[in-house]
Amino acid sequence: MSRLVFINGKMVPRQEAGVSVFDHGFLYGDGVFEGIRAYNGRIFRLKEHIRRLYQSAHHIMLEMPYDEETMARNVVETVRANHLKDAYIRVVVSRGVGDLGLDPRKCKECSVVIIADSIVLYPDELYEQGLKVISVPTRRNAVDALDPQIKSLNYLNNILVKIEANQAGVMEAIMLNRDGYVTEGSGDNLFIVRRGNLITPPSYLGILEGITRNAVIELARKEGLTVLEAPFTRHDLYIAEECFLTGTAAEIIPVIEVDMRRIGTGRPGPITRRLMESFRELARSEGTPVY
Ligand code: PXG
Repeated sequence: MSRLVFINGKMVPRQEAGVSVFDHGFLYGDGVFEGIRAYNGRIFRLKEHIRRLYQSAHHIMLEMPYDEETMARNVVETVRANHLKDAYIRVVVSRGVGDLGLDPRKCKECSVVIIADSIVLYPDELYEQGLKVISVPTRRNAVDALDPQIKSLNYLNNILVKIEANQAGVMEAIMLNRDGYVTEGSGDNLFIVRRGNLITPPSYLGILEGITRNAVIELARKEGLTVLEAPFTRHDLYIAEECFLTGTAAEIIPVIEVDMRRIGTGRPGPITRRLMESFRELARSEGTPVY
């Protein structure tokens, strides 16, 4: 069955779905996006994702064509039109068609694209055995240059890190900020366990404030764990009792080695395992129904 892509209010067959080469999203990465997941016919934290999309747009002064409720409805419609129950949804809003100059005033209206596709899951072994990761020389974008809280179409910082991970033969890599504090992975947030408490970097260090991260913080607190948003260094990472990454695509994935240093016992720890279980339950039980 051919998939339908939402482009500026129309459902277009995938093969015909395209945007202009003069779109500033293509020419300059001028735009914002979201990656959202649906589990068994329910869209996980849809409102929160749309909220973040509008906050990213607000920062870059990109005028949205309609309100958050309408955007959420369009996302639901796109999943429904593709008869998907489990899905990966990409919402892209670019500055729109302009000329070859940088000036966004040349772009009269933004382009809205919503893609709903089947989700490609990571192999089960990764969750059972845990990931080996490295920290990389490429630093996270500085908050006073391009704040990582903007989920912008300019993802080169993250792609350079992915290249470094690929070169090193690992699945994911960790970025530090310019002061040497740990920030996040190329597409995931990071947590460590220390003395039984969870610690995750605060957003002012330069991270995307992940929807999964926030869900994990809520879950952990509900389960009686202490969660701190506090800066830490590679040393703290190396001596952590446990470590894991969170993201829409990966959910919660254990990390068992960083820069050739074993983390904890070298196997996914008990707190990580417990949170993985409660997150799976949460993701499958709540969410905006599509059907
Ligand atoms: N940090 C960064 C830099 C991200 O891009 C996350 C953290 C996790 O945020 P959420 O809200 O998903 O918990 C992300 C989002 C992919 C892919 O294909 C991953 C993301 C975005 C786009 C694509 O792996 N991660």
